[in-house]
Amino acid sequence: MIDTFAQDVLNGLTANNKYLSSKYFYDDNGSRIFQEIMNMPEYYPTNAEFEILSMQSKQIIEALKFIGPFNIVELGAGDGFKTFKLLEYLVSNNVDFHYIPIDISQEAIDMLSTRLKKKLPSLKIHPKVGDYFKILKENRKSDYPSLLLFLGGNIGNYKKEEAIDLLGLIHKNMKIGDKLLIGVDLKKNPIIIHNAYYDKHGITKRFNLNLLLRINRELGADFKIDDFDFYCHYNPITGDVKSYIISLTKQTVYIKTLDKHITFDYNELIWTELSKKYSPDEISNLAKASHFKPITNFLDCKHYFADSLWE
Ligand code: AVJ
Repeated sequence: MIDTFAQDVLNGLTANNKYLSSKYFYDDNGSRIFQEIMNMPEYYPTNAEFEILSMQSKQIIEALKFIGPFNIVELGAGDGFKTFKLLEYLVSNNVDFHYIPIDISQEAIDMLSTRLKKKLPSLKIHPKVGDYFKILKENRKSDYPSLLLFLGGNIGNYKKEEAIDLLGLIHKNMKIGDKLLIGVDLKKNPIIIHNAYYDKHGITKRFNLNLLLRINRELGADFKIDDFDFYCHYNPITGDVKSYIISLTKQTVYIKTLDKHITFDYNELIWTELSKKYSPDEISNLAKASHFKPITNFLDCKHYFADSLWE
């Protein structure tokens, strides 16, 4: 039996235009490299969203118009660094709420819970590991309204139709009165975006090439990393950042688990990631297309990033 990773790698590398999904970037090494990306000064989304949640927690909570206790359900809580500002605001104002962080990584959730219990001892936290939709379905039965958090701009990794499908699924698992706060990266001066993804330190390159190392390790392949490079390109009209791995020679790679030889032409590309940027109008359209009603956008002072509130 071959697992989904193996199957997806096979599909992607035998396609006419080769591709691999960015969701496979995040093995332990990849997650560490992503932390490095978030710490680069050029990678503005981290600071922008941190600023929004640091400066505008009060406005965000007021816009919910919740009366009485509520839940905050976070999809993909990760290390919870940004959410901390929101939680801190609520705890210090004695607001009655339960925090339900969800992640697929047990390790990430354990670290998050330990840190939060130390820093905010009175926080009511119910960490969950597993499938978002199963947990959302459970939460739908709660007597209290919920604020769902989908932060960090992960929605940018999805093409338009995929994003609408995913958001529609989230919508289906919410009840009337629930709200969604979703992080969306905004269109801006293309040079700023270019520098955030085509970084001069080569960290994003390492992040992409790590996917080949992962295939070597998990599927017994023999990719020679030095024979591949990285390229990415921002199209300010469509808002798409597209990332690619380039084969620097004509070469053949063997993948043992798949018992498959893959040939690469000189300069052949593997498409690895889409990081889509939106205008405020496009955010509203995305909300409506997935059955939400946009309420308001919370922006950082440079207008680089939006936390958009929908119901
Ligand atoms: C985690 C999907 C928000 O697209 O900006 C960072 C991942 N890729 N640099 C993004 C990423 C290259 C990131 N997201």
